[in-house]
Amino acid sequence: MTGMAMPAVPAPPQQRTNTQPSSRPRTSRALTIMSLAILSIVIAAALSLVTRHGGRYPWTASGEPEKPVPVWTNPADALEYVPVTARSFQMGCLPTDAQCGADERPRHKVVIQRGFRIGRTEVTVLAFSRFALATRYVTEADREGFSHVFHAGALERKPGVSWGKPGFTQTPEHPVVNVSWNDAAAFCKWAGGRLPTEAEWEVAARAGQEGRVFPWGQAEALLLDGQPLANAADESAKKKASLAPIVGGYDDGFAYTSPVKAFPPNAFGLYGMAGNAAEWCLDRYSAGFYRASEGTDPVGPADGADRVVRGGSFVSLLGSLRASSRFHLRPSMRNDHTGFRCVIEGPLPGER
Ligand SMILES: [Ca+2]
Repeated sequence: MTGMAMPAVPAPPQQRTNTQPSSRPRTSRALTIMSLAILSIVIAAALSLVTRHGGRYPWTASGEPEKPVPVWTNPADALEYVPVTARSFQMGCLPTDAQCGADERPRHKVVIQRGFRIGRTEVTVLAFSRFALATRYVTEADREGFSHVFHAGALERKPGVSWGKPGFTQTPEHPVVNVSWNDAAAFCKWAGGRLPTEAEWEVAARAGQEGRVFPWGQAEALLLDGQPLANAADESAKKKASLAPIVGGYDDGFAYTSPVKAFPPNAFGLYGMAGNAAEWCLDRYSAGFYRASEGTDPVGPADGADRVVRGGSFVSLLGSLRASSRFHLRPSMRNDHTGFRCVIEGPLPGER
């Protein structure tokens, strides 16, 4: 950094016509300054790269060392996507999961026949603003003049709230919220994809690690080596947003949304599969769908008024952060803690 701050020394006028031998020290000094400047730029770029790629956490949320992720940047929305190869997995709650809901049973085998790419993070405010600007899209909250905020344990209709005016401070790297399923589906179409099916979402959240209650593992502890693992309803939210109930004694530092990469990724390199913003899925919701699901590339029931929401958010307790936890909302519903990520269909390299 000191190299960049060093001013270039102006040469005295009489030296401008100096012969070659006497200009050598000046040349040498200039080269040193230039070298220091280049070194500073390289160090700054490296630090920026490390920060952008989650270097704050050299380990995943489940404690393993973070592996290199074959990230693809979608030119349409400028967001990072991660490939998930074709695979089968056990969908639904574990028999030992005391918080399992009836709609998470039975745990059953699901086959995903084709690989897909899924957003590495939730769709950011920056990406959504690009979409809104490019398409002149007006969200349902903007069109109707209100959204919903979580207050005193319930959703409350609030005029003037929208994705651009959530009622709390967001940076461009926070997840967009106050978007309906219809808004989210429109964004994903613009980005060249669609919302993830519920099965795609869950296989991505589990990240190849079978038999886990939470995306990070079995333990209900939201801390690993003293570091918070997810943006949940915490002491910060209680203090700054009067949120209740909260996970007592847990402080993740964020009363509302956090930057999308503020917490460690899962084993696939995906951020925010638990907490921060809840996420819309493609499927219609049916409480009994798992009993009827055919198990191969499920896309949800044909009928149903609501759409599935997954992953929990900054207003969630531990039960909603579980990998199998299911929620559902009307497709026109929007609130201050629900966002989404998109899927781009395959084939992936090596697949047909
Ligand atoms: Ca929080």
